[in-house]
Amino acid sequence: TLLGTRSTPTHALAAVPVEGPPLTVDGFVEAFLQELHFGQGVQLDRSTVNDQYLALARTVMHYMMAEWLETGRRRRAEPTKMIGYLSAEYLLGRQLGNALLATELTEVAEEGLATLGIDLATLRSQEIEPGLGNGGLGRLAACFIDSLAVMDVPCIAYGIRYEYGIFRQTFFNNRQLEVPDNWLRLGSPWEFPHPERAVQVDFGGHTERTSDENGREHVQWVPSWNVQGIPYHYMVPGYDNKAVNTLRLWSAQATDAFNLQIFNSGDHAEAVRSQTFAENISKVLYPEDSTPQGRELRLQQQYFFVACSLHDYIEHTLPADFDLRKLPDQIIWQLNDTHPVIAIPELMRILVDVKGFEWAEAWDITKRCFAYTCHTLLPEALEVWPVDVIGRLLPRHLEIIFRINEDFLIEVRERFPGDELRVRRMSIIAEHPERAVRMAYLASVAATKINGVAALHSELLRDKVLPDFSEMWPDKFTNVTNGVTPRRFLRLANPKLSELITEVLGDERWVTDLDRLSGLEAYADDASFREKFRQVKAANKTRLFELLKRRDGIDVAPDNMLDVMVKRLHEYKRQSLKLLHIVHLYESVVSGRRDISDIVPRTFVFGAKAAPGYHMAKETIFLINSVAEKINSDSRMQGRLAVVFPANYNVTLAERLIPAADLSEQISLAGKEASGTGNMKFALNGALTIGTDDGANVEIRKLVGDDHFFLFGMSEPEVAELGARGYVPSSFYEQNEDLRRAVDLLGSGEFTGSNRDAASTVVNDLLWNDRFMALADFQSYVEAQARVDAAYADTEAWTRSAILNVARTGFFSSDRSMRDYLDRIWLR
Ligand code: B1H
Repeated sequence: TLLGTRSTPTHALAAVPVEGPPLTVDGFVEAFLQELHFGQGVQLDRSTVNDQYLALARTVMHYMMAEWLETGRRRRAEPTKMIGYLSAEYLLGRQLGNALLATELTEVAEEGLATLGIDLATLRSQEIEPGLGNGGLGRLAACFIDSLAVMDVPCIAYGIRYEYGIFRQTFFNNRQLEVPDNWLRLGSPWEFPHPERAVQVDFGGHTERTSDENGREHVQWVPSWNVQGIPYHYMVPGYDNKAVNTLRLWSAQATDAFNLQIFNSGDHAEAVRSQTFAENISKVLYPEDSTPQGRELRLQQQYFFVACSLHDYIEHTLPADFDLRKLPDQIIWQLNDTHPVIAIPELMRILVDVKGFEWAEAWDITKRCFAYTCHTLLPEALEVWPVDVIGRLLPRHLEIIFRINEDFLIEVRERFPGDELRVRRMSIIAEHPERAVRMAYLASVAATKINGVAALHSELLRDKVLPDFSEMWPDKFTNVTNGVTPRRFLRLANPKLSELITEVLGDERWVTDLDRLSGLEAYADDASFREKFRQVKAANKTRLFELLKRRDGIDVAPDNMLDVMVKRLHEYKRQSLKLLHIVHLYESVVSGRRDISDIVPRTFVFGAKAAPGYHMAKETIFLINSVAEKINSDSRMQGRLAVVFPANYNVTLAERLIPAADLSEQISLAGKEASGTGNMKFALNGALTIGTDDGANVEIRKLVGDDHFFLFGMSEPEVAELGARGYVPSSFYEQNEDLRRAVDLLGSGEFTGSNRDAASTVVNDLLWNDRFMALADFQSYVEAQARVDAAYADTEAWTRSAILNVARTGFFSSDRSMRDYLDRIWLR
């Protein structure tokens, strides 16, 4: 505490508002050289690209800093309810471009650096993106905090500063290899560590009970070990509004006590080992998307960042004399999936054990402080922690969870007398296959609101995943359809389209008011506008192909339709269905049943990481690469059919790929993709979607209209019905000749150097299991792809559809999502 004590200023200048450097080219150049000289300790003629990048980042931060300090001052002067966003993942993407945009310094920086002979684009490409997330869920968190800053809504986003983010993917012999993502190795200019604000986090041990003179029981947790959380602050700038919010990421460190004791005992090696043990907590992001593995270290991560965050808010952000009964008026903790749900018993522990509240009052406060977002429908994705794991790591929290459950089950019995089956179904504690805490149930019991992430998903969540809970508390359930930030995914990623939009709409207000894109509707019928729109798409393709050439040595035919499927590799997303379609096209040509000239020339692009332990996903990557190798080297296919799979799909690559795409593949089995957010990014950048009636596809199709969307496949009720009837994939194989030929060719070893075994994992699963019914949707998919071909052949009509996709998808701005959260959840 002494370290964290604030000083009392005496100098007159101390109270003067902070100003950034002047917003002129000269002012910028001067600030940049200052940073290079006094920050990096190097002169321009001796500086490396990395020196220049770091100096540039620090320079831009000076401009943001003044606004950050002012935002903090303004918020403290008029405290309003704040959002505490709790997320184990933030997939931020590169920071520099966004920071320049937010501070309106892009041109100034470009010009200023040019006078020094430095190319801004070169410095931008020097940045290693912080990949502190797996996929959609982590990227969503990043979009949300961007929008909250743009809307000047007070928010502190809390998370973990993983030393290693999502692994870097490489391919060797067509197989995925994972390389550690040492994203901090060249320095990390965007963060500020505050070691003096460290928080101690306890683990293990046991609990003790004592009674006071009034006979009231007090519980004391006697932990057996602890670590410190060091906060690292990141600025989250708004756009054109001088607001800057905070992202606070926690890094784990050994506590001094922990070290010293062992060190003093003379065992230096042991002291270092204990340090390593503590620091392991924030060492690496778990690379599982949708399927948590239930490892103890992961629970340590979850409790670690949540305990740091609650402590930070209650002890450091709230005024010292704050009356905690008013906590729900000051903060709402938004739980990004179940990963931070341990925050619920943690707040109870703080209120009851530390602050001396009665249980009932503490529960009443806690229930109003949390809201829960569910991001999945897959049963295996719902986190469950074995009771003995929680008991060992967090014995007091386990007791609190049991008590919450006891009280809750009493409520259930009162509401539904005699219905013991229901009581067992709803219990937060599962009894089989082992005693375990169902985190989604704990969240549902405590939260003021529970939301799904797209209309269909929220419906299924209510009716199929948590039906007992929605029957008990119908008003708790709501929907907020996901969104994406138009700053990063349109304005920054697609500068040419942005310019065209601004040109016809007359100004840039669309960047923060995306519904204004509807103003483009009228231009869909304007032939000269369509021509300009096509030129933008063509330029974006060229830009992408140059990158792929440089980055991966891949050559792409410039004129093909660009058909893109980028997302995590997962069976439910059905990359294998896409692959079957490709093999089907190839087979129909090489067998002579179809002439290559009947197929609209296409380049299929895949981008996907597989969780390192997910065998089927890795085999699918191997097969895609094998098929690509064969097709790309077949002279009959030259320039007409190509498959490219650049390694290491990430936010940076997405920003180049999406603006270049013609066709967006969103082909999950209906009822499995909670929302999808890539689907929104593609539509906003003028790609047409081929997709199932799943997740947010449903809403995209409704908005853009059936004529501008290629729908295929079973609907969710049809999927449920087929499942109930008993799905036999081989019967589809037997009844469909095209499918049979494609599956046979894939299984024949044709693509895997005559090695049948190499393809058998995927092929056998499709034939004999096919949990996500790819074979059942194959015919419908192939037909929809034929409609795509026909539509693409009519260039003018296709362009018109693409423009209407842009014009009609302003709804998918994450600004709108944030407004919905405010209206339906946070300010209720
Ligand atoms: C989504 C996850 C997820 N849903 C577990 N669930 C994880 C689950 O590390 N883990 O253990 C990590 C991530 N991610 C995605 O969220 C959905 O699949 C998408 O449909 C959705 O668009 C996205 C954002 O809501």
